[in-house]
Amino acid sequence: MSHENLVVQERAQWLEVTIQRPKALNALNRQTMDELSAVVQQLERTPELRGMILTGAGEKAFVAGADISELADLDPAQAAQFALRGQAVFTSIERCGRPVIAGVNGFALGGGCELALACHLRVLARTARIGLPEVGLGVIPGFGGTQRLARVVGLGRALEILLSGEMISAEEAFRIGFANRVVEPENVVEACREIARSIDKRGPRAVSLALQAAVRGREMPLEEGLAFEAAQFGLAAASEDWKEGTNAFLNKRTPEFRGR
Ligand code: CO8
Repeated sequence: MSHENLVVQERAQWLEVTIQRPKALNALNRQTMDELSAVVQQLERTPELRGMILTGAGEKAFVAGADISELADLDPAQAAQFALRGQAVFTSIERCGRPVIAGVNGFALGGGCELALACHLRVLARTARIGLPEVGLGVIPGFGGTQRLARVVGLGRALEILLSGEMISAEEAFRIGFANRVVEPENVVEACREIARSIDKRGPRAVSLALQAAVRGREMPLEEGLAFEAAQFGLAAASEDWKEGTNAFLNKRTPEFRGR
């Protein structure tokens, strides 16, 4: 499938997706959102794929936000509709059932920060800056930022970022738990691949079930989340990988998982 604003490659059973709109620092216009949605669908219907790495083209920006030129003239109903559409795309990333790693190579602002938050893991370039500058435009985050940032870094820190609109450094993002790793800019994608390789050693079915338990369980009261975990545990027990992994351990050999 060819895209106007995304470069999509498959490497070692991972989709590597680069957002590429150089004239607008990779800002998300409608077309790019549609293309992201199509890529998530591609991931969902291709069982051989292990996950996805998402990054931005160039050295300056991951994604500098929603495309501001498409926001300026929205009426209230259109604005709400636009937010719902973006939320649906980002939630489909979060719930796709396979790990999605954001390689944040530069500015991740507004919708770009929200996109990184919808991914499961975040690797930041040392030079990256993140923020939710929307209130400075008289706009508010509409692609999940008011909800997901607090879930990742806690409400107090999230509110400072949300209400001040100030950007924070990669180092600060790491300190508050937004970033899993901070690396030199030229190493961002390789660091994502390194995480991918460590995930690939594990049982694919178990990785997916554990991911879903953590992501979905976060939205539930503890008891419900625990019940959901137990159900996923039961599904894992139905897999060949469960038998293979436990037998391999007991027979002191390396497991050969087949993702079934
Ligand atoms: N949308 C459109 N164009 C953009 C965007 C953007 N978000 N960001 C940058 N650009 C464009 C600039 O207009 C400029 O274009 P041109 O060369 O034609 O003038 C080009 O990219 C390069 O940008 P700058 O010249 O500004 O580069 P600087 O190095 O001077 O500054 C910054 C870099 C600091 C990243 C600066 O570009 C900036 O502040 N960008 C806007 C960041 C921002 O406010 N993002 C939040 C947008 S709002 C949002 O994301 C809401 C999401 C939820 C929507 C809910 C739906 C209702």
